[in-house]
Amino acid sequence: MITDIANKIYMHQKNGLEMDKITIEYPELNVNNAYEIQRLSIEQAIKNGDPLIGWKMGLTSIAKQKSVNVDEPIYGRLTKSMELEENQLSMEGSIHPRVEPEIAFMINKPLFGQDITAKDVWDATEYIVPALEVIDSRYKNFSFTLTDVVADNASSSKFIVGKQVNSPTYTSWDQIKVELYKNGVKVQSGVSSDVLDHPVESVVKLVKMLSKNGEQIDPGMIILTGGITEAVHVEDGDIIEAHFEGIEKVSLQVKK
Ligand code: 0L1
Ligand code: MG
Repeated sequence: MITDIANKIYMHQKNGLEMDKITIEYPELNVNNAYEIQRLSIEQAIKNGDPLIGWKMGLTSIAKQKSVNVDEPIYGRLTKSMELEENQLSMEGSIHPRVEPEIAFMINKPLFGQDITAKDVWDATEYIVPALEVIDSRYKNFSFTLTDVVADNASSSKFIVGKQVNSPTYTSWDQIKVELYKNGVKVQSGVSSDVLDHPVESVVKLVKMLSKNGEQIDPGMIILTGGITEAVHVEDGDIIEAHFEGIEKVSLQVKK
């Protein structure tokens, strides 16, 4: 049953097709089952030539956790086809995309275990870069339970990172003010401490969650630490620009 659900979700992710929540047909599924479904569906992508290049944390703000009635973040897997090389998002293959600004860590040493500390993460950080994540739930109306969204790879769809990489010691990474503009109008603002008090704590939490499931962060993996603002709905023709104060602007143009 778990494998069949994973295969179905993979097909919907690959083809950008919406579906009913899996918990409608299988109400007995729990979050542990969902992480296994996530693992198996992304295994399909990897087998089809789309390698794992990183991990993402989701639901890292209290506001987002409340919206799905949980008090824990979730994680998802990032594969190569999710990374946009150009600042353009095609609506083809998208369902109802939303965009959010994040801080990303590039990791250069293995990170694992329950005893992980922020110092371990800093020691293993090659660089830090601002990013835009595109989330696009495969579920109708972007509506789901925790089990559904974990199985759907935490709504992962696409992401783009900035052009300028930064040393971990460049600035205080919990003090980055971000303003998000849609078609030139400011629609969201936030500060990076909204991500579990500090984006590095998001990586610590990720390592602990992964280790419970027998996983680890390998060198060369990129980590999206979580949305600094609410995600903004986008459609064809929209231009999104995130101003990461003192760092860089990252933009995305939405096309047919
Ligand atoms: O990246 C995120 O925080 C999204 C996590 C899943 C919840 C959602 O799709 O809003
Ligand atoms: Mg996100």
